[in-house]
Amino acid sequence: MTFNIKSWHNDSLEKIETSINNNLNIKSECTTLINAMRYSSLNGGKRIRPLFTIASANLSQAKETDALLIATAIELIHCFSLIHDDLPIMDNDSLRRGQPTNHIVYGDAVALLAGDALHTICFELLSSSDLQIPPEKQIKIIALISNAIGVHGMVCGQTIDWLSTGETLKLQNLEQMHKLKTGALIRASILAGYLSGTHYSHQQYDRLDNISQKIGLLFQIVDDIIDATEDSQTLGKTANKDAEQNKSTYVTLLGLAKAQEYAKKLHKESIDLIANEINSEALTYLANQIYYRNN
Ligand code: GRG
Repeated sequence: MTFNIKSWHNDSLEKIETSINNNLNIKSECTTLINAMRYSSLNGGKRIRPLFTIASANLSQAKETDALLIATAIELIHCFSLIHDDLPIMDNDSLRRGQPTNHIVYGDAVALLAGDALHTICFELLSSSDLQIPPEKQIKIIALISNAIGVHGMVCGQTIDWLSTGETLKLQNLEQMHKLKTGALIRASILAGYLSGTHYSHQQYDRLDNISQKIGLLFQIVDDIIDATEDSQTLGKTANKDAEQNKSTYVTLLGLAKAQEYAKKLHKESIDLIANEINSEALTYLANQIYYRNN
């Protein structure tokens, strides 16, 4: 039987949506809080991180339910970061995934709290007994993800981004910032999925680590390119925001043509490395999705 990648994509997307919906179907006194959490989590994201988790879980033959739970936790963290990123005190954006941002609908305070609550749900899911993997693996996955989003990852990257707005960064510093802000969670998405399976080797983990770092960087370069070349309707968020806010990007530092060349090189390197792995069609497909996307 041949692997149909389009069916895999649609099928996985449907499972991710259902899982997010079920896990946010929470009985609570705080109806407004739950509504705000659902508003920014069930609103049509590309779900690239959870798809990566499911794809890499295929490599180590993880149980589908385990991969899906980890994938859901990671997407909820991502949704949390988007709510906080859009707040007036951060990027101050009013459009996300083609709709008004969380604070526009619910106000700054509830948006902040909805983000906080999505953050904790991630760890409720990851530590739950529904995850049927050995406890030492479960702890490893929790450590990997906390490491990726905190002071060694996303929050640090966001802080550097914030503090350097208006300055021209050196390319090396820009790369480091994006490695932390965007790359770390993408890396964790790929590695956590792989860790959840039983057919695991340290060598393959290291190879995937290398691939995931290239993919994280590729994601960000393409993000900078489309921010400068696509309109707000296509992007589903405010276009040309980086230039307006006087932020250094791959496009402002290298120029559009060189940034495109860099993305092309990283894409090829990623695809070539993924091709060496067995059962990796879905990873190749997702690397292509990242490279060829326009939103
Ligand atoms: C989450 C611990 C934690 C802290 C918050 C605000 C913040 C600290 C970090 C911001 C990180 C951030 C928003 C990075 C940008 C990443 C990025 C390019 C997002 C867009 O991702 P896509 O294209 O979006 O996958 P969709 O809408 O498809 O999900």
